[in-house]
Amino acid sequence: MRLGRTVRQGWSIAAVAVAFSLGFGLSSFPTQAEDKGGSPGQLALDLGDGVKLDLVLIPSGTFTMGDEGSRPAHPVTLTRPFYLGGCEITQEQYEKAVGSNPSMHQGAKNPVEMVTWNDAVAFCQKVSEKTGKAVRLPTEAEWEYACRAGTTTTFSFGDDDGVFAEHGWINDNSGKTPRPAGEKKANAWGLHDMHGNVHEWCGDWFGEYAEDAATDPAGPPSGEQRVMRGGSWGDNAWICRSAARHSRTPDYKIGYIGFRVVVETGTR
Ligand SMILES: [Ca+2]
Repeated sequence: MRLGRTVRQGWSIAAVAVAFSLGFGLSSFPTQAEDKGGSPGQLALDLGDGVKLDLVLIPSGTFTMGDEGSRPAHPVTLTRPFYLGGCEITQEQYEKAVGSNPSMHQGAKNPVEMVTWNDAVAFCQKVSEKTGKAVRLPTEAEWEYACRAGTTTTFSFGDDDGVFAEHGWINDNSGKTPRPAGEKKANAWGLHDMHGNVHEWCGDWFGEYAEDAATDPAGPPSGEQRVMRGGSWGDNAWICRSAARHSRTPDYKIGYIGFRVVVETGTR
């Protein structure tokens, strides 16, 4: 289903790419890589011993959040660009930062799971301390905006769940287990596994949507459950669509919930 609203990005990806290639400075964008060896529009955090955490720059902009199953759909504006992990946090990355690996399905490149929301926040704090950057979970709005990558369709790859297997791991192609992060096609903004593999914790408390336009929403001030997004290796395609909302208590852990992280721009 198409919602009929126009996605308005503050910066088109093409314009940013051209600007970067020409060396132009953009006032609201970092104009150079923030890490040695990185490329413009990307960021690589060094977690130690050669373990990197790669992120991509997501532009500011306005989009329609929600759909017919996550109502009401409403306009949301994100005023600041941000970096978002290109992949779910892997077990290798988690263990390097935290010193342990709680995952049920072991594999260095597999997404970490059996992590509570509290564990995910603690990971962000550890990496913030290690790198000096502002590392945190994405807001639910940031997550959906980045998942959609400019699209208004059910999935970032369109409305046809018949081609899901090219883009993500769900119940009918995963073998009922998580798979190494980043093996499927990325969305238009370079993000892998936003649909499926493991659910991803977001920073927000879960709350009902309002119809009003929102700017930089971060969820209600309190609640009982934290948002998780994207569906998992055990779910069907509908559960994994761009707008699908899910939540669990912040102490809940299971083998199909992980997370990815945001690094705020302008922090060094
Ligand atoms: Ca995922």
